[in-house]
Amino acid sequence: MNHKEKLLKKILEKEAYLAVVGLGYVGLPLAVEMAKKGYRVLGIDIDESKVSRLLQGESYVIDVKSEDVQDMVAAERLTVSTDFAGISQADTVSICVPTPLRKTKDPDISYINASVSEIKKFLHPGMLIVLESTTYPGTTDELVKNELELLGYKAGEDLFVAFSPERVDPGNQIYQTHNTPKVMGGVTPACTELAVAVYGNVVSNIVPVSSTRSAEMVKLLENTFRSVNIALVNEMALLCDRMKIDIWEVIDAAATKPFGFMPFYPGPGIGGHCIPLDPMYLSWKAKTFDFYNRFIELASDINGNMPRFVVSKISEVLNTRKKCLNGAKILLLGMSYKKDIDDLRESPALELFYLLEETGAVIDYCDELAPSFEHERRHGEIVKALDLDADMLKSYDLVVLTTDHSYFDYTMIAANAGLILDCRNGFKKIKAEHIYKL
Ligand code: SAJ
Repeated sequence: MNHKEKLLKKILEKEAYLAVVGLGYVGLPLAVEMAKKGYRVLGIDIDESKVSRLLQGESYVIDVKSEDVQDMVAAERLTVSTDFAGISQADTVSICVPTPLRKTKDPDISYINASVSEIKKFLHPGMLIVLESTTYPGTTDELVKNELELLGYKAGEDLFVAFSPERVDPGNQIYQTHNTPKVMGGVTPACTELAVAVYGNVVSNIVPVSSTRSAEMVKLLENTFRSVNIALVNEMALLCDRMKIDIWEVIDAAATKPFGFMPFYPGPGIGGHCIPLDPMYLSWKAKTFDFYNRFIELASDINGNMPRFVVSKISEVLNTRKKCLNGAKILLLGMSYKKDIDDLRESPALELFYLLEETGAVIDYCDELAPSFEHERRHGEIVKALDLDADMLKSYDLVVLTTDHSYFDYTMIAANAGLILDCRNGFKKIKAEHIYKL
């Protein structure tokens, strides 16, 4: 049997030993799902604290239950380590490491490069390497395939390489790793076949495509689609604000169209590790083809300016009570980047917090899911969330809903806050003079 046939047999008989590099919100659900589907799995992360929490049976990812981690570790189906050496025994490696942006909005692929450098040390003939990190078209060919072939391997013969975009929607109760269709594109048909075989035993619906670049572009189209449509509705919100039209009513009514429309909603900006960043990977790569992605740049500009629009809206609302921003006591409800999750990355609420501080306003916040954060401009200072109750609400000049967590008691808040600016239509069921909306 050749390498491909040998690996295919191990995969189909669930004898293959699967490694996952990067145990964050993408890698940990994948590793646990692979183990639950009967594979032996090696989870690797360079963060010692993640590894020790997992060894103690604790999940730090909102979509992964601690009892699943405990069960898989106890059954010795999931081994976790900071050491890459175990890859020498592995048959496949899925790379699920971050792909952030540098300050200059250029892609930071250092985590991919670091992972590939470690994998190189333990690579052996017949392995399948699948990159999952969101990145620009060409990354898998250039930074994984080409790099590993420098060791003398030949992709499609004694080395197999593919790209499969992660599609994790943190906090989504319906679509999780096992039931979200998974796109898969290999360097060669044999690479695609092997990647489809292993993931096909873990995820219910696999979508093979013709190449790694196609698979990389699928993800960027998905997320650019979201960024551009969110920017469209944010710009419509600015126009409706000026025309004194209720944008939320307009969207809800437009959403009754049973075809050809998909609702997006305005907000204080966009956060998370994907939508604000991924499209910039594409526009960066496009420029090397002398192509300027105007939609991506425009969407980034509109979405990026929403926190400043909210500051101007706050000033306008305070003005109705003859208050100015400087010295005003303002309470932000919700600090994470979207409802019902605990992630603060790129959160627009955080940016609004800092912008309001610059005006001289006195800012507090409430968020049970994000109880504290390190102040990014006063190194080491920890900002703590306050407990929300009726009395404390009365002491603020303005309460701003920045993240519409389900746990907020909107009726109690509306009854006790003197003035509210709702950036998420969380108070949609409550009509009151003192509640203003974007
Ligand atoms: N947002 C709006 N208006 C909207 C939708 C979202 O302002 O109509 C804001 C959210 O509040 C958030 C940001 O945009 O701050 C991103 O929202 P998101 O729902 O796209 O959240 P993510 O980044 O956690 O997850 C997305 C996935 N979301 C959905 O498909 C619903 C999906 O695009 C990707 O699987 C994932 O990013 C990823 O990892 O790429």
